[in-house]
Amino acid sequence: MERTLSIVKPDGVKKGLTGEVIGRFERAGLKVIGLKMSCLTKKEAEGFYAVHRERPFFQSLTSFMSSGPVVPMVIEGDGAIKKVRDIMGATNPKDAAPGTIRRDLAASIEENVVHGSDGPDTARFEIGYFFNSLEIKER
Ligand code: 3AN
Repeated sequence: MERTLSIVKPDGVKKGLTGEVIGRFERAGLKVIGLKMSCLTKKEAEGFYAVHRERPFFQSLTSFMSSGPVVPMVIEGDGAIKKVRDIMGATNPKDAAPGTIRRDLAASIEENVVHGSDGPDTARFEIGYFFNSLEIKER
């Protein structure tokens, strides 16, 4: 069993897509074992995306991620990291395959509705960034 962190980003929450995103994960057989709504400060968004510090889009990305409520969740399942990323689709909705969240629902490469950890180390860091052990339920 593998765990990963996904986030419905501020654009997804604003557009009322939280249920749609969770539903797509659940219909693929993945389990939500931790879930909350959260509002990141700019500093907290910068901490979360620290690996992207040097990228040209860092300021814009962290402003966007702190612009409204987000819905982080811990997802569990066989191969959960890759499954979640496959369901999300490519970073740029224009490159994302039909039927993926980003192709179907995202407006742009920045406002792309959903986040998913990109590997086991990132998943561990990102889950710990939002959830303590009491907030994650064994099922
Ligand atoms: P992914 O979310 O697909 O793993 P990353 O980790 O490369 O993509 O990028 C993190 C986030 O940064 C993306 N979800 C997107 O919101 C934003 N981002 C990535 N590339 C760009 C870009 N060229 N311009 C603006 N924002 C970007």
